[in-house]
Amino acid sequence: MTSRFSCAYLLLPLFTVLISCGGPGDAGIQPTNLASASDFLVNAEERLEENEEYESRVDWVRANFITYDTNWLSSRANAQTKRLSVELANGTKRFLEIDLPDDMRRKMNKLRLDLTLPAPRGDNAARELSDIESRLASMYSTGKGTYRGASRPLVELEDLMRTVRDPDELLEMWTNWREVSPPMADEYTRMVEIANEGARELGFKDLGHMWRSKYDMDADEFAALSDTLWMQVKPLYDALHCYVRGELAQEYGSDVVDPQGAIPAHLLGNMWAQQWANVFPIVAPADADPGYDITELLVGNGYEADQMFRTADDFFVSLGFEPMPETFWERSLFTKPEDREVVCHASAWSLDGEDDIRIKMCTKVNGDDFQTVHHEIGHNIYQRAYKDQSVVYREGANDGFHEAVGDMIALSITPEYLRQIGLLNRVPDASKDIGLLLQSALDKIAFLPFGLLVDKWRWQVFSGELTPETYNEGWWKLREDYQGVKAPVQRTADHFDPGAKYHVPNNTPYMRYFLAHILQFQFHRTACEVAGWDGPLHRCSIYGNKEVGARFDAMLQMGSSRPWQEALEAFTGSPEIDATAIIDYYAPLMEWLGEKNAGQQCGW
Ligand code: X8Z
Ligand code: ZN
Repeated sequence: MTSRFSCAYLLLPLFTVLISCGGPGDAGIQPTNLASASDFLVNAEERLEENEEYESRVDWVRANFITYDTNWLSSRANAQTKRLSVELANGTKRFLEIDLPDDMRRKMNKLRLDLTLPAPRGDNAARELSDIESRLASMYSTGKGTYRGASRPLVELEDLMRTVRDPDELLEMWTNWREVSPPMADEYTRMVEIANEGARELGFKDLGHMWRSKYDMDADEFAALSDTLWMQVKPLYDALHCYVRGELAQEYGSDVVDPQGAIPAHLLGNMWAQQWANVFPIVAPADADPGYDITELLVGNGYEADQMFRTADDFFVSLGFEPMPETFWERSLFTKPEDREVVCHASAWSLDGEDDIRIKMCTKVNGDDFQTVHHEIGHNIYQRAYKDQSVVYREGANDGFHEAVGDMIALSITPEYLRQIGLLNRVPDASKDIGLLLQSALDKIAFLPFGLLVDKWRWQVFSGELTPETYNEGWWKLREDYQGVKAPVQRTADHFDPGAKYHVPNNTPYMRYFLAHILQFQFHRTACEVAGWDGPLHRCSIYGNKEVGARFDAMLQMGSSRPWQEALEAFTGSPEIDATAIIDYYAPLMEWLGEKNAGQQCGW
C-alpha cells in the first residue's frame, strides 16, 4: 500500500510553521535539526501506515478464525509491528532536546507513547512478548465455563447470568468461568517483566507510568485527576450500593447478602459485577417501573442482530453522518458462528484507515447488547471521522473519548425515541422517571468504581507493589475497597481472577471506560443544550438533530491532533473534564435514594 501522504504535502506546512513564527521561542530551531526531525517523521508515518493495514488484516482473520496457524501468523505480524514501533519510539529520543514546532513535538510524543506493551530492543524480546500476548488472548477467547454441569462459551454464560436468579447456579457459572485464568498467571508475570523493561528503555519508571503519560498532562496529575473524578461521583455510587444491597438482602436473605457488608459478586446480573441493570426487576420500585424492557421490545418486534446494527446506524445517519458503507454489512461478523472459535468480545475495526470499517461481535438480542451495538458503531464513526489525519493522530482525543461516542448516542435511547422508531407504543409519564433513572444508574453509576480499579490493579502490578503471590489478593482488595463487592467463595493466590476479564489477558487499558462514563454525560449535556432541550437530561434525545451532529463531527475529525482538552472545548466550550453532568443527570435519583436509605447503615 502506498502512503496517502507525500513528502511535499507534509513538509510544506512544517516549514511554513518555521518561517511564520519567528518569535524568541523559535530561535533554537536549527534548520538541519528540523529537516532531520521532519525526515524522521515522514518516514515513520509511511512505515506505520504500510504496516498497520497488513497487521489489521492478519489480526482480523485470526479474531474470526482462531487456530494454531492464525495465532502463529498474528503473533508474527504483531512482533513485526512491535519492532517497528520500538525502533520509532527509541528513535524519537535523539530529538528530545531539540526545539521543535508544536505539531512535530506532538508527533514525536505520540510515537514514543504508541505501544501498549513495548518490548526492549534486541532480537528476541518483541517475538517473545508477542507470543505471550497471543497465547493469553487465545486462552481467554477459547475458554469455557459450565452451567448445570454442561460446558458453555462465555457469551452463553453472560446471557444466562442476566436472568438466572438461583444463587447456586450463579455461583457455578461464576467460579467455573474463573478456571480459565490460573493457567495465564505465569505468562502474565513474564509479560509484565518484558514490557516493564521496554517502558524503562523509553524513559518511563514502569509500564503504568507510561500508560498514565498518554493524557496530555503529567502522569501523576492524571492519576490525581482520576481520583478527583471518583470522589465527585462516589456519594452517588455509595447511595446506589446501599439501596441495591438492601433489596438483594431481601431477595436472597441476610445469610446470602450481609446487609452491612460487601455484595457477593455473583448476584449482580453480570459476570464481573460491573454493570447491574439486569437486577432491575429485583430492585425496581413498584410505583416507578417504566413498564417496558428493552430486551422484550426487541424480541417482541422480531429484531435480530442485523436490525440492531441498522437501528444504531440510522441514529448516526439522522445526525448527518454517512451511513456505514456496503462493505461494513458484507464483512462484519454480527453473530457467533457455530463451526469455529472466534473472539466474541465486541470490537470495531478500521482495516485500511479509510472506509473498510467493520464490527465483530457475538450479538444477542437483548438490552445489554443493544447498548453495545451503539457503542461499537460509535467507534467506527470516530475512525471514519479522523481518517484524513496523519496515521499517528488516527485515534481518539484520548482513549476515553473513543469509548464515549457510541455511549453518548445511546443516552438518547429514551422512551420517546423508542416510540418514534416504532418499538414502544406509549411513553411512560413523569411518575416513572425514578424507575428510568434507576435502571440507567444500575449500569452507568455501578460501573464507575470497576472502571477505575482495573487499571489501579495494573498500575500496582507494573510498579511491583503487587507481586505474583499477591496479584489475586490485591485484586480483591480493590474490588472490595472501591466497589464494595466481594468474592462469593474463598479465593487464593493460585487463582488469577483478573485474567477472567477480557481486558487483562488482552492488555486493553481500562481507565478509558472510567473516563468515558464521565465524558459521555458531558457530551450529552452539551448536545442537549445545542438541541435547545430544556427538560430533564434523561428524557433528552438528540435523534435527528443535524446541528448537534455537525458539531460533534467537528470534534471527532480532530482525532488526537490536538490535546484532548482542546477537543473537549471545541464541543462543550470547556477544556475541563468534570463529573457535574453525570451528577446533574442523576440528581432526582440521588434525592430518592437518600430517602430510601434513610436510617440504613450504608457502607461496607
Ligand atoms: O469492552 C468494552 C466494549 C469494547 S471497547 C464492548 N466495554 C467494556 C467492557 O465490556 O468491560 C464497554 C463497556 C466496558
Ligand atoms: Zn469500546
